[in-house]
Amino acid sequence: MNFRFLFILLLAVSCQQKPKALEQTAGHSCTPTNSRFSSEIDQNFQQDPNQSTAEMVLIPGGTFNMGADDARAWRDEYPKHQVQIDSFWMDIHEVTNAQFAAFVTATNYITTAEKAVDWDEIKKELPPGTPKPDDSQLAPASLVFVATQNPVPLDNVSQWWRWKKGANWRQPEGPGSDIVGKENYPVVHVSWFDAVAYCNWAGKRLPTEAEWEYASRGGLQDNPYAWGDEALLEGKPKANTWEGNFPYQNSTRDGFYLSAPVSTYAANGYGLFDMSGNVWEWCADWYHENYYETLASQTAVNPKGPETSYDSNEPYAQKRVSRGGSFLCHKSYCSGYRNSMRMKTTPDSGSIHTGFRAVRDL
Ligand SMILES: [Ca+2]
Ligand SMILES: [Ca+2]
Repeated sequence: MNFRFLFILLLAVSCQQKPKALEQTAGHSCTPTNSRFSSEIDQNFQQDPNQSTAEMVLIPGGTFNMGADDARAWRDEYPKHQVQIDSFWMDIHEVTNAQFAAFVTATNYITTAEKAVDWDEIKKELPPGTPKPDDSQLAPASLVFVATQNPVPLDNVSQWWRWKKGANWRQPEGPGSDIVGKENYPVVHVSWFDAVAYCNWAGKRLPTEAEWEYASRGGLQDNPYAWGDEALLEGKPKANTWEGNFPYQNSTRDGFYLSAPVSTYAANGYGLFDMSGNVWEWCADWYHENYYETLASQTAVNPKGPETSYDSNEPYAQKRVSRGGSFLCHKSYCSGYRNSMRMKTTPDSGSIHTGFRAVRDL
């Protein structure tokens, strides 16, 4: 068996289902899961002694309507429900390569993508009896995007995702690539475990999914986008997404084919940059496709997500939430740049379009 088989087993859902249709899958995945092993979080890193809130902004507490804003929402964005959030500090931009490098320099931290895959762990995320792939397929690697030459059906993500050996945060496109001159770009190829480890070191934490959506709305109510209601492609570029025809032709009207330097586009109402687009951002919560239903009849106060994960598309995989979409998001596919769009990936997954930002309690 080659890794392609394993990869396909791990693929996220078909993307052709119509939002809201009853037969539709619960949610939508834009990144294949590439589970490799569970990681223990090292809690012993030295934290930022200054507890600095530099490059953070205070998000004032309040109440908002969380979830689906319009007919583009996937089933897992329903029902829209009321949530109360306490004030918190949030990074104004995605964690950059320079920030992550400072963490690695201080701690000698090794990211998930820089380690070999542990088959004994990854197989827990797969249907029982899945055969072990060749050892060569378990070498350190991560997922990189490769555009197709021509239009392709959007129901098979393996057409534009490659499991690339040597791809990691230092070499985002694999061996031969680097981040020289990209200190102000968002770090990518970080797993949820890597993001949590960084947060621990920095004396911060990942936002809850509710905090993230509340912050993304920027003080507006029921707005589809971080900037408000204006359609993505109207007016001046507002976020780094995929413009043109996915996944083979990108007009780069927004100026960037892959990721962009953080804070390239206008901030939202709270002063946060790139909540829509650029790179997906890990949240603290487990993903459960029916979680919102459990909150429907009350005002949820600082919800922290479900106790367990469930995605009917991949019932053996335990997934965490990520939010905000990326430079690969396109209306034909997932419109992940919407405020309410939910993504789910196993916490040991990383890719060229996934990063994070951190928050801090008052
Ligand atoms: Ca772009
Ligand atoms: Ca983002």
